[in-house]
Order: sequence, then structure tokens, then C-alpha cells
Amino acid sequence: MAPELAFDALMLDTQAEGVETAPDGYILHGADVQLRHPFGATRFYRHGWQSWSPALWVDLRQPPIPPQPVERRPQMDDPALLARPHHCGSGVGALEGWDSKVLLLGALDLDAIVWADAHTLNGHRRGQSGRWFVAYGDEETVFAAYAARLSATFQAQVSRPAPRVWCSWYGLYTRITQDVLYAVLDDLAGLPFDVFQVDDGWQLDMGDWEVNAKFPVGMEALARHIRAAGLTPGLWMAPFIVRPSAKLYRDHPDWLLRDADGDPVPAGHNWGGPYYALDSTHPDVQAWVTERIQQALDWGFTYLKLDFLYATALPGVRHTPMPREAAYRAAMERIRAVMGPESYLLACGAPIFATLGVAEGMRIGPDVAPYWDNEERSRLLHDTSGPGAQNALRTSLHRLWLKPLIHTDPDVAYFRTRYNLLAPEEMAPLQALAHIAGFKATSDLPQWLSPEERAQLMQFLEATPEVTRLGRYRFALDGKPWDFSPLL
Ligand code: 9PG
Repeated sequence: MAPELAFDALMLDTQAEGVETAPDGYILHGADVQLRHPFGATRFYRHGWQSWSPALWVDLRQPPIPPQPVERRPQMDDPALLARPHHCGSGVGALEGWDSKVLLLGALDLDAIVWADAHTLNGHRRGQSGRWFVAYGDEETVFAAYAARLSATFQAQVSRPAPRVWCSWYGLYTRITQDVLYAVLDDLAGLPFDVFQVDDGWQLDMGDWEVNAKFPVGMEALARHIRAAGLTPGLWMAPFIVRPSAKLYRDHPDWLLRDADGDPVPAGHNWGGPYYALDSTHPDVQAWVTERIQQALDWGFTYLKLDFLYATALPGVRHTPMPREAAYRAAMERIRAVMGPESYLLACGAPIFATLGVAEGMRIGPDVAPYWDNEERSRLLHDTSGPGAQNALRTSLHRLWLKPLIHTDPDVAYFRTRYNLLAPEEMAPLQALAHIAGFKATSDLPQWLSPEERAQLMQFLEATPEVTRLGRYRFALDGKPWDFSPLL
């Protein structure tokens, strides 16, 4: 693809250490790069930092996301992005130009942010020079060209279809027990799932990754039981966070990521209080994380959903000073090495760029929920990183360009009408999105489904419709048009 317009023709003016012309766009070099653009207060593609962080097109005439309650910030987005006065995103940004074309500026390195105003599109790399990709043209084409560049940079590609997953979270939440899960496994017979994934609720505490009293047979027997049912055993863990109630917290205060004052860095607020991050550059933390992953593999779980991963990439003072996304990626590479090529890693709450090439799958939006929206948080606080079908749909739709690089998980689809406030016309788009993203999962308990709902789930799991993209929010599935724009 040739660049559709030269910089000269666009009157773009770059401030970079070097500019190279490439067949698909331009490569800039520098720690800070700036493009002067002629588009004025147009729309900006804001790409949030980790899975749950908002990704969407925003209007530069509107103010950026306002300050958030401090305890919500780390689990919403990169605190460094939220602290800036501009519209900014993580790794990549884009502007709507003329004729529906798009000007994209994207890093080809980690630890980068992109921001924009009515006159400039800017890239900044923390502490070091880097490479940047720039292209102007049709939106799908420039994002595809950027994805191809990232694929080469991070050795990220997709080689097989994603597994079809039954996940315990959005049906049972933490109310999982051995008896309940065994009953669900029986009821799943005949439904073509590949993975049975046990989510949050099996462990003693965040940080204490030992089985709790609700699973008297133990984790090894649970995994064996899942495998005997013909499914791959999957397990949720959050290896880089710890609650103050955990034994780990009391035993190893020196393992926590700390700020310049020496206080532990809060990684968010949940389960009735703050939780903290481990410093993954600490050798003892590395050995401990390796043991926890090896333990899950030894139990027989070969699909791991690793969650709250952003915690170890938060700003802080590290045992071994290094850029924080690089520290996270190194930690993930060690996990990857323990897991080997055969096991499946689904990264969740994961810094997007730093996860490419080290995981098979990645959650690309916030949690779905059996309701459409949480008005208070989304509209009053302008925080769209919280659970809800609309938030999940919006952010995941804006991350579909990642599809050539990693399995893109838009979170589960619903088929049940029981224990669900979503209307059928709110469930159908989630199901369509799962086909479009290429990752199909549900948490519905088979015994909750009517015969018709079970048939819909069956059809969903078996179908592989041909997906055509017709526009930013418009698709065709086996020729059937799908327009998401009225839902956003
Ligand atoms: C288990 C869940 C599920 C879910 C994950 C993750 O406090 N928070 O902001 C917050 C955000 C997301 C979240 C939980 C808490 O959900 O995305 O699929 O595994 O953890 O606890």
C-alpha cells in the first residue's frame, strides 16, 4: 500500500530525530515526536492502557476524562495517562482527517503514549528514544498496516482458532464450589466447549494461591474431573496482586511495589479495600510467581486466565530499575517459558502492547455484566472501565484491529434470560461481537437455559460465520448486516 498522501501534500511537519519513508507509511525516530496536522479539533482515537481501559473515538472539542476518585484510577487506566491534561492514549493514537481518512501515530516499542490537540499529534516514550509508525489513509488499511508492523516487532501472530470457553465468573461469581462445578460439568455434556475455566473463588486469598475449603477434593482432582469430561481445565489467577489480608502480604512486605515515599502502590480497590502490586523485578517474586504457575500446571490446568496483570506495570520504585512495561513483559516472558508452547495463556487486565507475543489470548475490553450500563459510573464519573454490556461492547469494538496479533476476547456472551437484566436485543450484539472478534465464551449455567436458549448456545458454538467489515461499526455475518453504532 502506498502512502495516500505525502507529508508535504498534507502540510504535515514532523519533529523527530529522523524520518524514513516506507511502502506502508513513515517511520519516525525519537523519544518525543510531533506531527503538526491540519485537521483542527477533529476526533481522536483514544487507546486505553490495559484490557479494561476505555478505547474509543473522542471529540477533541470535549474535555478529556475528568479526574477520577483516586482509588479507582489504577484499575481504570494508566495513572500517567489520567494525570495528563490532554486527550491521550497508550501506544497508539489516530485522528480523523478529511474524506473519512485517518492519520495514525503508533509506537513500535513499549512504554509509549500518544496525545493530540487541534494542531498536533504527539508521541512520547518514557526515558528513551524509539521507533514510531505513521500512516494516513483509509482507517482499516492504516490500522492493518500498523498491526503488521507490531506483529514483526513483538513476534505476535495467531496460528489457530481460539478455544470455546465455559467460564464460571459471570454465572456464579465467587459462589463456586466443588459440588456446583461438578454439576455444571455434567450439564455441559453435549455442548461443544473446549475449555472449562474455573474463575475467582477457588483460592484462599489474593496472594495465597492455595485451594480453599469449598474444594475438599483439591485442585488436582478437580482438573482431572474436568479432563475426564473431555474439556481442557482452565484456571484464573492474579499473580501480581496481593490483599493486606493475605499471608503473603504479612510474610513478604519487601516484595511489594512501592512509591518514592516507600509506601506500597495501591493497584486498585475491590473486595472491600485496596489491593497492592508485587514488584516483578524482585528475584524472590520471580521465583515465587514461577512456582505458582508451575503449581497450576502440575495440578493439570493447561489454560490459565491471568488477571490484574497491569498491577506490576504501575509506576513505582523497582528492585531493578527499568521502564515499567518492559518490566511487565519480562515477567510475562518468564511465565510463558514455564508454561511452554502447549499451554494457553489468556491475559486479562493486561497492558495491551506489552502482552503482544507473550500470550495466546487477551481480553480487549472491560467486564460484561447481566445489565447494559452502570449509569452512575459511566455518565457521572465518565469512567467506562466498569462492568456492563455496553462498556464491554464499545471498548472491544475499538480494539478489533488487534485481531491479527492475538486472540481478542470481548468477554462472555449471554444466552440466558434467567438471572439476567439484558433484553434479547442487548444479548444479540454481544453474541455477534464474539463471532467478529473470533473468541466465543459464556458463563451461562445449562440448567438456567430454556430449550430454545440452549439451542441458540449450541448454534453459537458450532457456527463460524464469514465476517465482513463494512465500516467502523458495521459488519456482515454470513451476509447478515450488523450495525453497532446505535448501541454506542
Ligand atoms: C474475577 C474477575 C473476573 C473478570 C476479570 C476481573 O475492581 N475492579 O475494577 C475489577 C475489575 C475487573 C474485575 C474485577 C474487579 O474482573 O475481568 O473476568 O475474572 O476479575 O474477580
